[in-house]
Amino acid sequence: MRFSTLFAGLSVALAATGAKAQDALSDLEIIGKPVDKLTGFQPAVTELAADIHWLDAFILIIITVITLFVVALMAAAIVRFNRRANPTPATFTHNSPLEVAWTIVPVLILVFIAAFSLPILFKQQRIPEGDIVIKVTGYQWYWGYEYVDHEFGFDSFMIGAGENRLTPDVSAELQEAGYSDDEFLLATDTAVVVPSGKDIVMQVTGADVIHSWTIPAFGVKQDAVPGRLAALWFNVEEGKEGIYFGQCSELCGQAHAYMPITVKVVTQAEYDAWLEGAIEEYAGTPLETKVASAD
Ligand SMILES: [Cu+2]
Repeated sequence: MRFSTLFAGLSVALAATGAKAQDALSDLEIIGKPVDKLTGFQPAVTELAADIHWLDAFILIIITVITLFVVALMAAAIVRFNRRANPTPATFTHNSPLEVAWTIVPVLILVFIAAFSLPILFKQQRIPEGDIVIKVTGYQWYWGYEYVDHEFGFDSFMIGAGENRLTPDVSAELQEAGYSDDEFLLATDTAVVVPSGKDIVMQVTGADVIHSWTIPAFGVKQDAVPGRLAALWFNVEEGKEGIYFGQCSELCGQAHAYMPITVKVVTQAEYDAWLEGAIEEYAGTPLETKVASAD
């Protein structure tokens, strides 16, 4: 009850200031989105995501070979050493060369995998200087974004937050923001806007409990831990301008499922134009300090 009234109030308050600067960006193609009945990854639009997809396929091949090998060994054992084929079983219990081999070979396989996976991990974790730095704060249950170089920020609520189901009102709100009913539970009233082809650094933290910020198509995910400032980075390939969705990925309470993430990737020129409007729209408003209530 308390939760829904809180959200209703906030939604109304935000609807007024919400998406003015972002209206111009509503005709972008939606690229990063889960698709019904499909499995697998969303399209990779950053080098980091492409690396992850490559590593996934690479390890899948290794796993498949190992699995086939083990199945073949088991089949051989079943055929050759069943009671009929082998009525008097051998009684030895040790075979040192064999034991050394089945210890060393898996170690070598793991080292081989690590040789490919660690550089990919390091590439994710080595945070560049960043052409644009955005601080993202997880709140129960929405995200706050601060463009720290330009001293403005805004909050980002799910369209229809507090409703939790697709009512005609929510449907109309989605439409107005340039989305369809299919984007319910993914689309937010304001979006993170970034240019393609630039290093974007997101500084990630939490204000109340642990949340997690992610965009699957970028191959990034970072826990938002209160009291800590973690960072992730990405660089969306030029030509992949569009809308990308993510969802809070750390169970954070009652409305965890209702705090999605929207990132709009635009060209540098579109970004510059948006930035100008956003500075004007948001920078004059002092950011509220929000503290989680204990009740
Ligand atoms: Cu959450």
